This record gives sequence, C-alpha cells and structure tokens, in this order.
Amino acid sequence: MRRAGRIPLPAGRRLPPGQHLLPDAPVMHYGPVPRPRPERWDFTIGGATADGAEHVMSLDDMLARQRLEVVAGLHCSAHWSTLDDRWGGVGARDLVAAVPPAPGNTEVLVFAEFGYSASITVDDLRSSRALLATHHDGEALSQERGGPLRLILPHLYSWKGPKWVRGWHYRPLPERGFWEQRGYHLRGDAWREERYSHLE
Ligand SMILES: Nc1nc2c(c(=O)[nH]1)N[C@H]1C(S)=C(S)[C@@H](COP(=O)(O)O)O[C@H]1N2
Ligand SMILES: [Mo]
Repeated sequence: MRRAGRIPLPAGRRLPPGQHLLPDAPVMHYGPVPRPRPERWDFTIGGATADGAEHVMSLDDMLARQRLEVVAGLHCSAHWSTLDDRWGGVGARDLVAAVPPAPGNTEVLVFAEFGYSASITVDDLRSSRALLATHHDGEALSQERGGPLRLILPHLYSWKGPKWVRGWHYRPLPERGFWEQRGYHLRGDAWREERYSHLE
C-alpha cells in the first residue's frame, strides 16, 4: 500500500533503509517559528576552540563568505525522505577551518533558536557536503524552512540539521542535544539506520 503523498523512487536511485520518498518535505519542527531579526542575529563558534576564544559572526560576515551549492535530500527520522533539494550557502568545513577545535575535541553541539540543539561531530562538519544553507532551490530560505541559516548534513537524519541555527560548541565528549535526550541516536547516520538511542 502506498500512503498519501508517497511517490515511487526513480530508477537507479536509493534511499536510506526504512525511508519512503515524498516529492517535497513537509514543514516540520518542534515549537514556534522565530520572528526574523537580522540586525540582532549572530553566529557563535565556541566551546573548546583552538585559540580558546569564542568567535561571533554577523549575518553580513556569514553572507560574505565563499559560496557552495549542494544537492541533497532530507531524511526525517519519521521515515520520509526527499531527493535532490538544491541548497546554497557556506561550506561548514570552511568555518571549521577558520575556527578549528582544540586538539582532542571531536564532538560538537550545534544550537539554534529557542534552545533547539543537536549532537554531531567535527567530522560531520568537515564533510564536503555539509552546508550552512541560506538558499533552497534558488530562493532565499523562508522563515519556516529555517531562514536565515540552516545546517544541512546530507548523510545524517535531518533532526541533526537545525533550522534557525545560531552556532556550535566544540566538546571533548558527546553532549546530547534536543532529540538525542529524547530517545534518538547520538550519531544518526541515516544510511546505517541509526534512528533510536537503543542502537548506540
Ligand atoms: N530548530 C529546529 N530545527 C529543526 C527541527 C526543529 O524542531 N527545530 N526539526 C528537524 C527535523 S526533525 C526535520 S525532519 C527537519 C524538517 O525540515 P523541513 O521543515 O524543511 O522539512 O528540520 C529539522 N530541523
Ligand atoms: Mo524529522
């Protein structure tokens, strides 16, 4: 039986195990959509940075950085995926290169508006396809899709990619974020079906 909205997978394409394809991602998040306040927005890279300092960027600083485009779907832990969303933004690995962690700090807690957070790793951010997205399919990210900035980590379940992202902290040990504290997996690799914490 095909449930509402599902579409068949195009020939030669694959999805992570246990996922079905939707033509477009439904808007999905916990809690309200923040009101846009670009003049007060900033992005903080802190925790155990190599130089010990917290680095704060404005939206203009972020938008002035070198651009990257990545084609990737979302993989929601609630079993739907999309294919070939076109994201534009700033490569996460460029920011890691600009503000690296101190040696031994391989873990990252990425945080967003209203206290949302997710547990990821420096390696996830160093992926060539990890993106701080400002654009989706050629248009500026709408507020409900996470504007002005959203983290896209194509190999992980999409709860690991906060909309309205505001920064990250480097850590020596994993720190559980919003969903990781509520029964979801610390690593969350969609291709390994790391959905729930009992599989850790
Ligand atoms: N800040 C924030 N980001 C979030 C979430 C959230 O609740 N808050 N939900 C995540 C989940 S579970 C999914 S599936 C995607 C959904 O993105 P979409 O609304 O563009 O489909 O956003 C992710 N990013
Ligand atoms: Mo999700």
